[in-house]
Order: sequence, then structure tokens, then C-alpha cells
Amino acid sequence: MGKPVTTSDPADEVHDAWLPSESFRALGARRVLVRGGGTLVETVVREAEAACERHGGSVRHQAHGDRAPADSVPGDGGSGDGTPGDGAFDLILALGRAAAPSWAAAGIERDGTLGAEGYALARRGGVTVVLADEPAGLLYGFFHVVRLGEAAFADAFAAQRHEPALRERMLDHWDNVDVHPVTRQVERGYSGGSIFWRDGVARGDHDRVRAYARLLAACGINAVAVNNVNVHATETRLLTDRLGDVAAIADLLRPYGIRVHLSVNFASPVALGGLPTADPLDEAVRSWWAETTRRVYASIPDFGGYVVKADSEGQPGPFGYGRSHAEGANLLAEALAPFGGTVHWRAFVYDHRQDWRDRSTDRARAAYDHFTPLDGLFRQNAVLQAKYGPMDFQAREPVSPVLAAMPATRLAVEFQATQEYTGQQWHVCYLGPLWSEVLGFRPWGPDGRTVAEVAAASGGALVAVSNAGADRFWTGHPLAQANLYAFGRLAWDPRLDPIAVLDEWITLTFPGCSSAQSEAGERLRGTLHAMMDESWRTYEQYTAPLGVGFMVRPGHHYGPDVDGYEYTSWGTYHFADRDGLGVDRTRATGTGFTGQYPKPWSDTYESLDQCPDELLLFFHHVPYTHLLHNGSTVIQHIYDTHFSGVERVARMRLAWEQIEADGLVDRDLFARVRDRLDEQLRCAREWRDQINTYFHRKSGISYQRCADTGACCAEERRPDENGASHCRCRCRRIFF
Ligand code: GCW
Repeated sequence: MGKPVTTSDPADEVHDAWLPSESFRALGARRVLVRGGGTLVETVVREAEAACERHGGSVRHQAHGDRAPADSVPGDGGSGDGTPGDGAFDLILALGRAAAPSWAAAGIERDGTLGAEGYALARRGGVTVVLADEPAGLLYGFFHVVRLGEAAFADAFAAQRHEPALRERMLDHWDNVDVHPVTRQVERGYSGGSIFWRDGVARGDHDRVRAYARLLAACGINAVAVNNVNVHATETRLLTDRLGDVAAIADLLRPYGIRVHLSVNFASPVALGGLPTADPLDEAVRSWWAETTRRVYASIPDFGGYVVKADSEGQPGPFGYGRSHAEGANLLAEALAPFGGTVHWRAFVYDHRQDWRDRSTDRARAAYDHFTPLDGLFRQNAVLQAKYGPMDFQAREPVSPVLAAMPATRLAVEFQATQEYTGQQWHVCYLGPLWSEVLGFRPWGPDGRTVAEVAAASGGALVAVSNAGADRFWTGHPLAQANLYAFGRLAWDPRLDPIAVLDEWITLTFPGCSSAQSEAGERLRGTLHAMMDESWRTYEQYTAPLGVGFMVRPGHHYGPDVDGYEYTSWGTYHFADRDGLGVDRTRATGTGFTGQYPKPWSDTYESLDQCPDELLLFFHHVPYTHLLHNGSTVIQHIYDTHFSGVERVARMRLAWEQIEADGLVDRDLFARVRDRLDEQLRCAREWRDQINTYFHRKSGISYQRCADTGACCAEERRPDENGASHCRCRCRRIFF
């Protein structure tokens, strides 16, 4: 535990990510008391023991700590029955009734309101205490102390209460059991193979799955769906004769408070049960699901539930039987209800066989059009899971209007940690700021609730498609680990500042940053922030402009292809012609999509004057000469951002090279990041040149050479021999 998972070749050693041994130093050097029993408390004990073994501290475990005397307070020498008093410890983690003396000592009134996962944390009289009503709270409190490091044991602080904003914080793996002929082992996977599956069978690498569970628990994730939402033949069988494989994963995740979920094939009664139909209203179908689900719970008593992609991109669903999606979802919800399970029903339902000539069909409208008439019809244990934007995980989209339009439905917001459309883990693209913007968006304006509050109040969830795989750095690009970490932390508390979360991740992952006096440490921290804080906006700069989206190569979705999807059936168009570009989604003259928002956004987006620049082309078709709020024309903005995006990447690459000499970053990790930055720069230039050239050719409007903005890429900057302040970068060039 805590040690890297090793295989025979040291070069294959799995990276510790945000839980290196060093990050346990403060806690591991202390005298720790754990009070309470059960699986999760055992995990805390084992974690504390491993830390103390490495760093010289000690752990005492009172599994039945409720026998501890009530007068045992900090400073107290002992109970007289051989149990040292609380004062003999630096850190006390105590559960429920077992915690009685510690609650009093910490000055916290125990009112039993911390919930299933909450904890209280205080430091008083030289003792730090973590108190919880339920075991999971103790586990999360333990990792909080790890995050605090020495700060957990310095100045006294009054009791703080911590509980998650969202009760379900989930990762969906798009992992296939079989290697699929097109999508391979992991659909949209950029991190090697799957942690769970390999070539048709369970991978059986228990150490790896356990290490994954630890990482997830440490950032607050408590649910994992172990297979792709596109459920193929073998994966369909995970529900029945391959259930043992799922149960084995559940056994490994359980000690870290993580429940397993399964993506299921809506047509399972036909595919597995031999029934002639999967009609949700058919009695035989209902009993088949009830019985099958009962068997699932017999082998996985804490099974989380099902995830369903239905009537979407070729997956079967209720439409095939003339039924609604509420009827479809409720069929599964009904089967899960007796066991406390939940069905996550995806709202990603649209026509992927659209005619590009037909400008009235708008894919962005689809989820709202399909699902809002069903508000109030879903069973209580059905959660409607909607992608954060109305299209498909683009680097910039407005927030999905579905999230504001279903007050009587439990809602989950789905993010994509796997960087399908944001550089595929070859590009540095820290997504915390994007997610934070979405979670903090107020669909009803400044006085209304945020998206995170809506999801939380509905009893919903936050979900991300996982970016982790069998790669030794977990995420292909080592810096993409930050996305996984940030997702967990933001799901726990959506109000966290994503840059502060990033800083937390840096501190844990690169302990060299924290040696307070070390200039090199500060340099590394500064470099990581310089590379990552704005990396999402940098990515946005050199790819599709102003929210128009896509322009990627069809199929694999990597790299630029402006017209790649323009004449296809997927509903992802930019409509560029010689005069302008963008999609008219207004009510006045377009598809009417703006009308799916409540006020004020329905008016803001409708209005050309008020629409935020970054979403302009999502909502409006405008001439290239249209003036943005930032004072630029659309065409000049396209040119400028594409130049400056590449320049920013060049600076990132340079910055990374400069920290090599400090030796604070492991050589392999350093090299992996450097190689990926080379590719990012190559690809960003390709984007820049294709986009700029394309729009120059379409519009015939020349690039206005800029005055020196100071934003030129250092490596290619050509200062004028007279010191003149004109930008003369070689890279500010458009190919005609
Ligand atoms: O973005 C698209 C992806 C598909 C994915 C689908 C979905 C799992 O290109 O690979 O399928 O979204 O979210 O269902």
C-alpha cells in the first residue's frame, strides 16, 4: 500500500500519482489513534500503518473504542485500563459512538448530522481529530489530513465540517472487455489499455485496481462504472455469466468506499434472456430484469446500479418498441429499487443520421426536446445523466439547457476527463477551469442557483468519463492526472477554486515543490502553474474558434480538419462560406435553440450584441467582419488567437525544458511530458495553419499584422534590428 505497484521491469513501475510516499510524511511521522471498526476503518488503519512504517510514527487501533472512558481528553495521561489518553496521540480518527471522548475533546457537539460521508476536523491541545458518524467519513477525513501535510499538525484550528455537495461522484469507464475492431480496448482511451480488462477477459491485476481505488478515494470519488456505455456482445454478458468478473472488481473497490456500476444493454432480455422483445412494458421483460438484478445483488450486495445509453449512436432503446425514455428508465429503476440501486439514464440521444442539407434539424436541441416532456415521470431512483453541453464535450459549449429544465428529475452532469476533444492526453489541457465554469453557471441569472446546486438539490450526481488506463503514468500524459484529481475534488465541493485544486495536486504529486526554502521547488510549482492554469484556454485558442466546435478529423477526433464533419450525418456543422460562419440558433431566424434557456440567457444568447464572444459562433452566423466585444473582428480574432495559442504552447515547452536541470522531476516523467509537448506544438501549428489558411482563403481578408503584443513565442521571435516594436515572428504567417 502506498508503494508503487511493481512488475518485473522497473521501467514498468506504476507512478504513485498524487499519493507518493512523501505526501504521507507529516501524518506518518505522528502518533495516530484510530477508533472504530469495519471495512473502511480497517482501510484507514492500514493506510496509517503503512505511512507510519515509512516515516517513523505509530498507530494504535481501538476497534471497540466506545469503551474508551469519557474523561479521556487531550493532555490526559491515560484511562487507567492500559489505554493511553488522547493526549498521547497527535492524530485521532474516531468513528461514531467510538468517538465520544474525542468529540468532547475537540469541542464539537456530536449531533449525528455529518451524514454518510462527512467528517469534522479540528486541532486543539496539540491533538488533531477527525470525527465521523459513518465509516466513509473517516476515510475522507484521513485523506484530508494527508492533503494538509504539516499544516494538519501546526496551529490549532476550530472544528470544520466537511461533507460532499454531491452524494454520487462517479467515473464512467468506456472500457471494452474485448478489443473492439474500431474503438479497441478503451473507447476514446488515451492511457494504454484498461485497468480492468484485457483481450476479452478480466485483467486480474488486483494491485493495480487497488491502487486506482486509493487514488480515487483520496480525491473523493465513490462510484465507478466498469464498462463502456456502448455495450457490445461480450460486455452484455457482464450482467449474467460474466458477473463474477464485476464482483471481483467490486471486492477491490469496496474497501475504498467505491461502489461498482455496470453499463447494460437495453436489449439484454433478448440478447441474454432469449425473450422475443425488450419492450419495457412487457411483463416477461420486467420479470427478467427483476430476476437478473436480484442475482446481481446476490453477488454484489452494494452494487451501485446500471448506466444506460439507449437509442443513441446505434444502441438499442425504448424507441424501438414505441416506448418513451421514462418507460425505459423506469423498467430498470424498478428492478433496482428493492436493493437501493440507481439507474443512470443518459440524455445523449440525438439523430446521428442527419442530412447536412437540412438546416432545420439541430443536434443541440435534441436532449431537451426528447427529455423535458418527461420531467416528473422518472422513478425516484432514476438519474438523468446529461453531458455538460448540448453537443458533445467540446472545448467550449454553452451549458446544456436540460440542466435547468427538469425540476422534477434527478440530474447528473457528465464531464469528459478523457480528452477526446481536448488533445487526447498528448496536449496539456487542465480541465478544472472548464468544469468549474459549468458548475458555477447560473441558468436563471445572478440570483438563481448554480448548475452544481441544481444537481445536488435534485439528488443527482457528477460523472466524468475516466481518463485512466493501464499506462504507467495512469493517464498517458502525466499532467492529465490533474484532471482526474480535480474532477473528484470539484465533485466533492464544486465551489473550490480550480487553480487551488491544481496547486493541491502539484503539492501532492511533486513533493519537491514543497521544500519551503527551495528555490527550485518554487520554480517547479511556478512552471507547472504557468503551463497548466490557462492550458484549457490555450487549447481553445488554437482549435475551433468562438464556440463553433468540432473541425476535428472524423473518426479519431484528433487534429484539425475544418470540413471533416461539414458534409456528414453527425449534425456538427460550422456553415462557413465566403461571407461568414457560425450556426444560427436564434429563435428569430435560426433553429430556435436559444429558446430552450430560461431568462436571462434565452435573451442574452439570442442577441448578437449580448452573446458572449466565446460562444458567438455557437449561437450566430456572422460575417467575418463582425466586431467582437473585445474590439477585434471575427476574422482577425481567429488569426490572432491561433497565432497566440501556438506561441503559448511554445512557451510551455520551453518552460518545461528549463526545469530539467533542477532535477526535481523524475527523469521518465520529465521525458514523457517533453515528448508530448513536442507533439502538442506540432499539432497546434497544424491547427493554426489549417484554420488560418482556410479562413483566409474563404474570406479573402488579410491578416492585420499586429503591433508587438509581447506574446510572441520566445524561440521564434525575431527582434527588429532597429528595436522596432513590430512583431516579426516567423510563425505569424498565413499560407495562401
Ligand atoms: O463523443 C462521443 C464519442 C463516442 C461516445 C459517445 C457517447 C461512448 O465520440 O465515442 O461513445 O460520445 O458519449 O456515448
